[in-house]
Amino acid sequence: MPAGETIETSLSGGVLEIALNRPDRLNAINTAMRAELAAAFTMAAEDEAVRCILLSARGRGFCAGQDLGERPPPPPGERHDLGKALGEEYNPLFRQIAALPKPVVSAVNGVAAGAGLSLAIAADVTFAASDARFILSFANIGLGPDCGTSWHLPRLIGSQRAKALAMSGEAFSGEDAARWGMVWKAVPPAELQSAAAGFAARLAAQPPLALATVKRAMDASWHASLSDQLEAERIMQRELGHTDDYVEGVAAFREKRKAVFTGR
Ligand code: T3D
Repeated sequence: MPAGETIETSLSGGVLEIALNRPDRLNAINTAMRAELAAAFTMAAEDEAVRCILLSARGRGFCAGQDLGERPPPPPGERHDLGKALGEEYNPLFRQIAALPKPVVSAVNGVAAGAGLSLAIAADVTFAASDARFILSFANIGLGPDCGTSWHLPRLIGSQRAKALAMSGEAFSGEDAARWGMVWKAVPPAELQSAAAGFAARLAAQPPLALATVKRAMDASWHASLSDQLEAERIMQRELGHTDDYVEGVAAFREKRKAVFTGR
């Protein structure tokens, strides 16, 4: 695995763990981290040995969002062009995660603020420590939600909650996030890493093409009518029915043994 300046990666049992690693800055996202994350997700897409991605963080927090050290006061009469970093770096990264035909699991410890919260919920399945602290801190510094948060959040927790949290910048816990459906599970802080890693390992043993279909079908459903979605399901299921993994899955069931899926 390539050693990064801002992230650590390790591959084991089909799970590529990508750990944010700027603990002294609460893993705030700087230019180097955006580039390293993009490279890690590209590698995850291309390497057949990677069957699931676990996004975690070193230190006492998950991620404090954009590194504000990269946004010093502009000279008089000038302003930062935030659209540039979003257009050229953040948006491609978040599109890459959404398009990745492999499950992404995130494990949120401590604080997840701004784009850090966005990163946490861009995952397909998010685990949070019960005492994790989520903050839509964008408005606190005069910004609106970005990195897909204005798309994901109302779909996950409803428009009222999403707007109230985005407007107030009020912090909420991992427990709240689980109760509202923003994350899959809140777990005791000491169990976060093992719970998320165990789940990622479980997904890595599942049939890859079926999991890619789960992700594609459910994400596409937001824009489809029921009738269109039924047709999309028919086409996807026909493709999956032709795979070795479907033959293996049914055979294993009939032979009362554990299936071994190859992604073919
Ligand atoms: O700009 C663009 O490209 C547009 C994209 C925007 C996306 C965004 O993410 S906008 C939102 C940016 N993030 C924030 O506004 C969060 C700022 N941070 C905080 O509000 C607080 O630090 C936290 C609530 C996240 C955590 O509070 P706390 O009390 O647990 O920790 P702390 O003491 O504030 O922070 C610890 C250290 O991390 C501290 O450094 P120090 O004093 O020990 O040297 C602090 O400055 C540093 N830190 C925290 N957040 C950031 C940061 N350094 C750089 N950038 C940060 N975002």
